[in-house]
Amino acid sequence: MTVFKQTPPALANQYDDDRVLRSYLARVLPPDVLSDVQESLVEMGRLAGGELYELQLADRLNEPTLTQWDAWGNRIDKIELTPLWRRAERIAAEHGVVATAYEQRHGSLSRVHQCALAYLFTPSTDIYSCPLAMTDGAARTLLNSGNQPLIDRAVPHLITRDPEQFWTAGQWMTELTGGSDVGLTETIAKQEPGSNTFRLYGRKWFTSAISSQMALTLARPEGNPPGGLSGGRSLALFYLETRDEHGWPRNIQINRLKDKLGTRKVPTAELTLDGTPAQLVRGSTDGVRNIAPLLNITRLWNGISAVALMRRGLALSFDYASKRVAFGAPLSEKPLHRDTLATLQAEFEAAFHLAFYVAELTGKSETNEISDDDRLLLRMLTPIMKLTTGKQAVMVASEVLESFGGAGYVEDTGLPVLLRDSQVLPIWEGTTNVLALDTLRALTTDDTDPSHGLMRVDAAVKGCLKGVSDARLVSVVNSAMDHAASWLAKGDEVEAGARRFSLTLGRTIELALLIKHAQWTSAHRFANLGIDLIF
Ligand code: MFK
Repeated sequence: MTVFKQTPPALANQYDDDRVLRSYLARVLPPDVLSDVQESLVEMGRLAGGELYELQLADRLNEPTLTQWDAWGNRIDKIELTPLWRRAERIAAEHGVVATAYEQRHGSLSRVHQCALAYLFTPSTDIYSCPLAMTDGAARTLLNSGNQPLIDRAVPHLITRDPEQFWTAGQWMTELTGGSDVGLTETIAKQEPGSNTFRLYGRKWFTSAISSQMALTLARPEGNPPGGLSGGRSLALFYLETRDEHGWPRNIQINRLKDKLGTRKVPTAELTLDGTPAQLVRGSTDGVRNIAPLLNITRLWNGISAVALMRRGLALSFDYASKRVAFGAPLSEKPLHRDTLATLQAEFEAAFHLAFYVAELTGKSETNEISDDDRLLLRMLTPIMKLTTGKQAVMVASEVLESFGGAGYVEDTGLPVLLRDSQVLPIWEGTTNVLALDTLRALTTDDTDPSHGLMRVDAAVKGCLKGVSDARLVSVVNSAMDHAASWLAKGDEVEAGARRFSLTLGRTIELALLIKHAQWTSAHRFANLGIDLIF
């Protein structure tokens, strides 16, 4: 008797196989830059579809552990990472998943190159993007701070390609009092007499990737009035190293690891700081403003991770559709299944172009090649991109699981983790509502009239539509922008509508970028978005 066997989905080289990434890079990178970076992307695509993916499946049931005491009663708070994460750390360093952005071999386009590496790397590493995002953000924040001793001490470790020298960084902001409203931070910083060192006392409630060697954190210097300066202004930004030269925690107790829905490879901890030595990064106030570069970099990573997880789910789902036969034919030949996957592919491609557009602008701001208008645009698009792509990732992951039927609901296929891990994307680094409010705040960055900020977004959208001959498409985009502008002009219940407004802007810009890219592909060798090219 022959027994039916279902061929499982498989992954090819994740760069070679990715029409969307390759066509995008062909559009934005000059040919000499593309040819220079290609080898690194092919190699990362090979690891992501091969060694790392196999290790990820084998590592599925492993989780980080916390050992609080040694056999002799010493408090050690040792974190043991899983084999996948240990391997991921080495690969990340050696392949410059952070370093590429700082080496700037290709000026502002180095950020695009680095995001492409991160996009390929992330989905085979169970969110090793979390420590890398914070590491990248810490490097950017320290460089922006101008604090030369701290730059000299930490940045070379954060941006090295040598795994033995590589440090990751934590971002310790959340306390019991405030995950979103960070101004409520209760941690106190006491200055040591006659020294620049402070000692931190308080509890941090949600510290991701606690295995890091350093952290940036917020605390209130003793004497700064909690109510005297609004919100985060009476906080200061501090730098600390987590362990001393012998590996002992520096007056930090790890109370427990969080029991989370997803991102279970990330050792997220609750901490007590009991006199942890720390140094001011930049002044003794305005901690929130000073940590903002870190927030903006991790929000970029959040968007890149969102599109990376969407891409992974779809790569598996498309492959499976060609192998799974039901009702007499492979799913890939069923019109309804094809239509369903094409809809998801469109969501992914739209999100991809928005996330990488923000990467382009971020790169320009880092090399000071950005106009004032584009700096304002970047300030607005970062929260818009983060909140829009986070929502899309959850929706796409849920549909990807469904596209496998019951298999998508079964853990040892390795599929359910895609949904659990996607669910964090709209939560951490600012929830959808907090970022919608940040979008409103960003509209008035340069000026008190929000319509001026919106005009910048409108100009960017119109720029994408230049030369587009399909009047129907142009009219859909323009009417969505008009709708957003007229709602804002009414000024009614602006806060209540902030989420709808931000998502409208996010989806409108995505559509404009899709049209721009489709216009380019139709004139070049890359084929346009079309279902026949998906299968
Ligand atoms: C997979 C990739 C991602 C991996 C990440 C993994 C780690 C995740 C771990 C975490 O989740 S860490 C915690 C993340 N927490 C947040 O993201 C906090 C969310 N809350 C906010 O973002 C609130 O909007 C905020 C805390 C910023 C509000 O605080 P405040 O004190 O009310 O701030 P305020 O007064 O609005 O702004 C203070 C200053 O900062 C202002 O400048 P000025 O002093 O010059 O007026 C703001 O313009 C500026 N600012 C705020 N956000 C900014 C910013 N500037 C630039 N960019 C921003 N995003």
